[in-house]
Amino acid sequence: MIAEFAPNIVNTLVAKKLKLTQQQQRQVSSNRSRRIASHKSSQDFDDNQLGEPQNGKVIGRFGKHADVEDSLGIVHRCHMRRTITSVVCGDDVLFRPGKDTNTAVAGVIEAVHDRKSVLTRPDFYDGVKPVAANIDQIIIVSSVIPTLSLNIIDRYLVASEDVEITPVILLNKVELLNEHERQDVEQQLDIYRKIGYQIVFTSCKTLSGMAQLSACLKGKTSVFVGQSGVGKSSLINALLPHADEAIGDISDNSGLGQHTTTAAKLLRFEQGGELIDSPGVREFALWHLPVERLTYGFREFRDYLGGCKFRDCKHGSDPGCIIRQAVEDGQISVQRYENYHKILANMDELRPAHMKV
Ligand SMILES: Nc1nc2c(ncn2[C@@H]2O[C@H](COP(=O)(O)OP(=O)(O)OP(=O)(O)O)[C@@H](O)[C@H]2O)c(=O)[nH]1
Ligand SMILES: [Mg+2]
Ligand SMILES: [Zn+2]
Repeated sequence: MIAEFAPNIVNTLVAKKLKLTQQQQRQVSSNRSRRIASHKSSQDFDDNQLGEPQNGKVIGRFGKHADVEDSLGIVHRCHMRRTITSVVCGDDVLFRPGKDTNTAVAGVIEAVHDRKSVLTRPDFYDGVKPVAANIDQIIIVSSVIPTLSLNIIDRYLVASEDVEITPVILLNKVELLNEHERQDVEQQLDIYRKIGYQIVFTSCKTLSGMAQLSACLKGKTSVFVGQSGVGKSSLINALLPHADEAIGDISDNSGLGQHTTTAAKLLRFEQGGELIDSPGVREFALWHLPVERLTYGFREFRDYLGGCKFRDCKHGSDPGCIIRQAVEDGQISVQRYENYHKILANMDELRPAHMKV
């Protein structure tokens, strides 16, 4: 009997299935994925195999796993509960270590504590993504080759100001400059000193500036950001020889690096302080920011905000623009003002069509 009826049942189902709207089909497929995921996760974590919950810090992040350091300095490779939306280097977490230490990924992160600060980066597909948490300062690493780009520094500064984490400008490979070039670079960077940013000059070859850098990092959690090849990992090795970070070659064609560092990592200094090297912050787009945040990110503009004749002033050729006036009066650097407009023009070009601000 059943065999006789079965084809009919199947037919009815097929006929019904054909009538599902696209929205219904999406719902069915999303329910199915959720059911499979929950089934999998209940198999993945056997609570009997997990120790007592304790606090730890995320010091490594790659793929579906995170390395969590406990209060004794022991590192536990962990999975994450499905309810956790994001875990990044620097996160303070509640985790349960695995009892079986022979398993490669033994523990489970149960919860992420509130973040004191979070550095984010816009992602083409996912919108804004966190890349490092609980940071005190962002070290913007630049190098003198291929050329010193103030526009890139300005973009990193805006991103730092947006997340309200103190930036420090670091210029590496300075041994490649002759006396005259050094003076020229000092002069260009003076703009930043005048508006209150700290500047550090370093060389991983001669180790000049390393003492100043160490002092700047002491007792704080910092993150290195900057283009590939500027020497972030080389600086870490100079500061922490046991870190043994991979160093990349510079491509002969572009003078840029080849994206050597691939996973985020938190390193500790003996004298106190932590440093995060992250591949996620080598490129910083700003298209996710509303224009007002970009303007706010130019810290020397802030005193003038609200003073323009028109409320929707674009600070270009608009009549009664007090920011342009400040540039003409020498209160704001021409270079910074021009970079502001370059970034503004670029933001619309780079923004993916599906991401509206
Ligand atoms: N001349 C000179 N070269 C340096 C200095 N610091 C680093 N380099 C070189 O720059 C190249 C790139 O260095 P990395 O430390 O791998 O650069 P990175 O910023 O970590 O690059 P990614 O991991 O790709 O983001 C290597 O060939 C280093 O030897 C320096 O102070 N002077
Ligand atoms: Mg690197
Ligand atoms: Zn204006």
